[in-house]
Amino acid sequence: MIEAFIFDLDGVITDTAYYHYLAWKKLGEKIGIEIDEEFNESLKGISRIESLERMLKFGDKENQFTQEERIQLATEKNEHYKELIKRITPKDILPGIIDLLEEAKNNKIKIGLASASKNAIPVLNSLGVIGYFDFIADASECKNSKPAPDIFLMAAKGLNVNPKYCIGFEDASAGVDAINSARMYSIGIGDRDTLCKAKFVVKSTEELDFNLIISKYNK
Ligand code: B16
Ligand code: MG
Repeated sequence: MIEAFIFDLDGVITDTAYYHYLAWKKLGEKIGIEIDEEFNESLKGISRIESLERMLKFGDKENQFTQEERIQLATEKNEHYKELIKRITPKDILPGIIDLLEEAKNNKIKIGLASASKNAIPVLNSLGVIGYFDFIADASECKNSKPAPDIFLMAAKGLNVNPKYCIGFEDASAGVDAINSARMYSIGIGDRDTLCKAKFVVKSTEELDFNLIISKYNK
């Protein structure tokens, strides 16, 4: 029987993925790397510093910055990102999410968060949904980032639920891999081809119907 829902944040509960994109794009302009939305797809679910490394590689600049400069660049991106997320209000919750959280609560299903973002708590606060969460895994305590299962396992442990009774929700291919490696049931939200390793894929959060999800899990 299903005991917990574990959510990714960016791209699942709200569309901060777009703000991450804007912040990386601005940093890219400063250091002469032009990124597009297609490249941005490969950064979804990936930690801040690793995203920077991928960007430097993408722009053929992987040998150009010292470790200290890299930390400075990642910090700069984060400062801009923090400015952008100040705009977030409860109106930015993606469609269908509140209904799903309510249904989970009504059915005594625990709710956890497994986001790679170190900004997860302020974002949940701005959205006004933090009260739904029984446990929020701390990305800064997580050694291996997605696609490693660590953050999902940390959430299951915090909820005191066996991973096999958890459903994980993700918009990123690295996140789906993390859920599968944690041996949870994976639900992908987005493009069917990108998320082909998920056990069940929906195009958008609007399609996250509680009964449908439970029936897929029980199959
Ligand atoms: P921060 P998720 C991830 O969040 C984002 O998808 C990814 O683009 C970002 O780089 C990462 O969080 C780290 O975020 O810089 O705020 O610590 O999708 O796992 O909720
Ligand atoms: Mg995400």
